[in-house]
Amino acid sequence: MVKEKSIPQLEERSETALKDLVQLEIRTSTKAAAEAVTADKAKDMYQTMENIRNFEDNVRRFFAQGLIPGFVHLYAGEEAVATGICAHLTDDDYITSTHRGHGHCIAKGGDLNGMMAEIFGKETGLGKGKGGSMHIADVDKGILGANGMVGAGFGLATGAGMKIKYKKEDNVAVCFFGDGASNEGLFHECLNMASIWNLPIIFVCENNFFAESTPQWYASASDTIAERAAAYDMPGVRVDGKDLMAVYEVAGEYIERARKGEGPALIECVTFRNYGHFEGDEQKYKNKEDGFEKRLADTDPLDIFRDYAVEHGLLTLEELDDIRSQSEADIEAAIKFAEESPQPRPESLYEDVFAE
Ligand SMILES: Cc1ncc(C[n+]2csc(CCOP(=O)(O)OP(=O)(O)O)c2C)c(N)n1
Ligand SMILES: [Mg+2]
Repeated sequence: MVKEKSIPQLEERSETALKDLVQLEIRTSTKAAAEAVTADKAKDMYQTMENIRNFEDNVRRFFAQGLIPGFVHLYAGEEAVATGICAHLTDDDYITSTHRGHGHCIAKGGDLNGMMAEIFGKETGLGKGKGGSMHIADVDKGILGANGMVGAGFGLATGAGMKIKYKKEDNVAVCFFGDGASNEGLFHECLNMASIWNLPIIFVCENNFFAESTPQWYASASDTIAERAAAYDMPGVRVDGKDLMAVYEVAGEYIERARKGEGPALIECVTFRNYGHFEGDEQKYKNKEDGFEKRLADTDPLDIFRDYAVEHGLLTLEELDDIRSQSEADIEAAIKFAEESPQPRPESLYEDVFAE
């Protein structure tokens, strides 16, 4: 099961071989990406990004009104990452998510009504109202769960990758994680295991340059996350995480490679969150004067895609606006569903606690 390597091969390992594994230049969308995508896929992806944005705008509003119990970490600004990656996945592929998981779940096909009801703590929620924002899961859709433990998704995704390989399936597991999580021990253990066992796992780092208020440059010994891939003998690539078509193109290459049994990869998506670490965060650590941060903060993945779609003749402005209106209507319906749903029954407290 282990990748075979001989001692002479290890001795011959050259610096060039290591460098070939990693592409440090941040990839952006190409014209070829527009030729390779169908209009239906482009529509679906734009709708997903709109759904994430509208879902979150409303969650933000309701949280401020005190209508949502618990904590929320918003994904807004990072929509292109989950969307571009999950556009290549089916219900039989797996994803693991993070504390900032709404976008991942929506992009992987999570039911909007069930998600909104879960965030409201209602009985009709995907977790029967007991989990809330940080514990949304839908195993039938391959969503192995949002997760409050930073870095926990590495272990789950590696387990899912082992299952796929053991059963000889051609599915993949995608592990979404943040720049902060890349400094947890599990990152290193799991990339190593994924590599020696040649597992079909795509590790997707959402580098938004902060872990809570700690900047990536302060907390990470390596300048980029992608370059760490070389240590685990897998390809590492950086992509503009605000640019949907760039993420879609890069993800397509590495997901296909993993499906063919050619092993794991690490994709670092350069992105930024529109809001604070959590709702209520004053964000005093953000530096609005810094050119790099400002550029990231001022670019909107939805606008970038709208411009790209029109420029490359993928979708018209009218089509884009129709999708936006449809998304607003779908989210309104999800809110109505959540508001009208009952609270969990008190006696349900002890249900689903132990496996039967
Ligand atoms: C194991 C663990 N350590 C610390 C925390 C507290 N914590 C919650 S989110 C977070 C920052 C995570 O940063 P990153 O991985 O970059 O994700 P982002 O919030 O930027 O999406 C921390 C330290 C936690 N929840 N779990
Ligand atoms: Mg981060």
